[in-house]
Amino acid sequence: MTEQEAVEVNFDGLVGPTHNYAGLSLGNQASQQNAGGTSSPRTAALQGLAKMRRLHSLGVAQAVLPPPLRPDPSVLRSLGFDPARGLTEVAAVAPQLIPTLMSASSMWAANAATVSPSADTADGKLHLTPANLVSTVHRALEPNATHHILRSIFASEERFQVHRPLPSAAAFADEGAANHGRVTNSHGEPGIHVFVYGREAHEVVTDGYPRRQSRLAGELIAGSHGLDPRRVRHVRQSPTAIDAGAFHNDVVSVINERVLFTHESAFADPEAAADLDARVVVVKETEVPLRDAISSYLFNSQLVTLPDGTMTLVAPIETEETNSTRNYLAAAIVDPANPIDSVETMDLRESMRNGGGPACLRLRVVMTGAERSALRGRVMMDDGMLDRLETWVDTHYRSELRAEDLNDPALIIEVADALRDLEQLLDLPGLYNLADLGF
Ligand code: SUG
Repeated sequence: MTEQEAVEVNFDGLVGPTHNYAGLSLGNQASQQNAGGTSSPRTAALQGLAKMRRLHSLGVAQAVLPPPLRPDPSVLRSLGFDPARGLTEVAAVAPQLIPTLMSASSMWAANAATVSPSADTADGKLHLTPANLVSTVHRALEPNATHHILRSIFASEERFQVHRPLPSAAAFADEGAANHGRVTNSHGEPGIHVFVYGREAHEVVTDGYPRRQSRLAGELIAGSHGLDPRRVRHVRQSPTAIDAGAFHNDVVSVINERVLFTHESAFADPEAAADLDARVVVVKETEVPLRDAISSYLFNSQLVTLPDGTMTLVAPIETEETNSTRNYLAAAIVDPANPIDSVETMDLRESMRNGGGPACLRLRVVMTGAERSALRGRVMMDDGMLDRLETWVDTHYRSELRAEDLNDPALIIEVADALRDLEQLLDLPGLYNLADLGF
């Protein structure tokens, strides 16, 4: 790859050691249905690493985003608790907050930020805005730590602009790249940015599931990234899709380069994609019912271009276990009119039980060679680093975690030990503020 040549780098969220099922996300059916279940942080993290290894072996540039510290000392302090006392004061005053404070939800890196490649921005820098995630309480605690992690990695001010998250108010509700796509001939060329929203800034929706994204958020981000307004679209998500459980647009559609792969119920206006100059593949309700699309996460697959120019769909194993999606994909790969050339299925059940499929776990960042060289830390994956991360998970992660374990003082010590080692492994010294937790 030359200095100028841009490729899509998939930054996957490394699953944190507190991955659990707390049922925190209204409107996310998997999260609700698995509330109170026993999780396996170790299996979850290994499943995520196996996906990264598969992508890397297919020749797709793969990177990692480290998890934030849990509990977050600055969040504890802002709630009036002394971080050095761990969860002791929380347990006495507001024990119901413990799952919220210990959530590993930042693993779904598609919600970490909205990203604009340097080919599209007025100042020629790569722009990132961490999502404020105000629509759910546990996720609203992520943005400051995400901002710090992104600043630590995308540290070069000459190449990157990491913005502050939008203010934490419903009018600015932002869920990041999960509601954003980019249509382009090839990743390195300028693209058309598609911002998908669920409601207007001040619209009050009293029935149905929460609309997590405001139109205003997309407008503000497009402006601050210096995108050409002629190359920006704001498209409304269909309320039907949201109320059926598509809490993010990436549950019902995915864009890769020129291809938009979408369910017919994804957008409020069926003609929404008409002026995108995209190759639109619409899956009809008669082929895959919306219910099956949401339970199998067919559209939450990663659609990626391989080095040989073919497109593969990295799909969750649930698409093989659902009749309509299995039949659809079997027909798609032999249909010359369908751009999906092959399918790679992955077992990501631990994440899927919280409503996070392959596409939720990754943040796409189109980067030139020079930008990639400017990244801080050893975040780009190769087989050696993936081996080391697997060993790290085996060393530090529990194989089982129940709701009551979240308040086990030993868990915080394990998290601190794990993250102290991770800083070294990724060569990001000082990433975590362990001293504030008394370590
Ligand atoms: O925000 N689940 C996440 C899943 C995010 C999926 N991301 C994308 N579609 N891009 C959410 O609802 C569940 C946590 C719990 O219930 O313990 C959770 O946060």
